[in-house]
Amino acid sequence: MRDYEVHRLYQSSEPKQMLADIGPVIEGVVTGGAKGLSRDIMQCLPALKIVAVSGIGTDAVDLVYAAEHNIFVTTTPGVLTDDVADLALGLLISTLRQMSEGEQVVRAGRWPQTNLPLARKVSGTTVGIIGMGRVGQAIAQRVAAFKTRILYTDLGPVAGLDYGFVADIHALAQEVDVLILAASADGGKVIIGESVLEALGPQGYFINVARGKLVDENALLAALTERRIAGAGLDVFANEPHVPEGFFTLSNVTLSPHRASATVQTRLEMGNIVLENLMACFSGKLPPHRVLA
Ligand code: 8YV
Repeated sequence: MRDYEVHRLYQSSEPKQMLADIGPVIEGVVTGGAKGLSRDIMQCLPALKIVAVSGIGTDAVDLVYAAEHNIFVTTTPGVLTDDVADLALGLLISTLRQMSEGEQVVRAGRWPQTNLPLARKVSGTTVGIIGMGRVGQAIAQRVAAFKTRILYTDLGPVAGLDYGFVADIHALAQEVDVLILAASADGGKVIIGESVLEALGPQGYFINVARGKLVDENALLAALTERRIAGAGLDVFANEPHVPEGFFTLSNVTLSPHRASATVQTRLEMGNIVLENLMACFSGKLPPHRVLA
């Protein structure tokens, strides 16, 4: 890059050595939402001024350390909302309509021999959204076109929305056919565990475009395997890029490798916002999309 000397830690075969060699002169870090920046790495970067996240999640950045050391943390809000909501819809339709399974049948030349079970109708379902921020609302707008009933939960009712607010996540799971997770993971704790899956029940589907760490993945895998829930569409996992192998053989899941914002158009917009934030920081201004004061 013209304006910066760039070191690519993710490409290094000796990341520890690289940090020891160049850590003291690094002033800015660009990272993804899922990868973030740990305290361990930040401690090797005494000159760090800014962590520019190319994404909206800051759950993997040590915000406490950043605040203590006056390090800006910035994100790329707004520009990926549509993509994430689009993918949530894609996962929903793919999972309920068994599109992955259908594709495998065609690709393997098994069409005439295979009787796929009938799928689940999407239109007319009741959809529950966990997290009614930008992404949750964009998902709601899209699923509304499918003549669905939309319910949601969040810290409280969101002003100006007509969808039904359900304070208790178990009550929400019990009421809906499809539960979509679109919540921030900044709180860090698991919100989809055994009891929520139980409430969702054998006719219920789970879609996750938020973070894998919000889900008890073992409980989810068990519920899917034992058909205690009907299916799941997952773009995110607890320990990416590692996905528990148990998921691979399940026909009732759609798996996606954290691609919700991975379009050329959106990644370009995200990149531009990252550059805007860096440029502000290094010209002595406040980065426009900072999450810490
Ligand atoms: C990106 C994300 O895939 O925005 C986020 O927090 O997790 C995703 O949009 C990630 O930031 C990689 O750049």
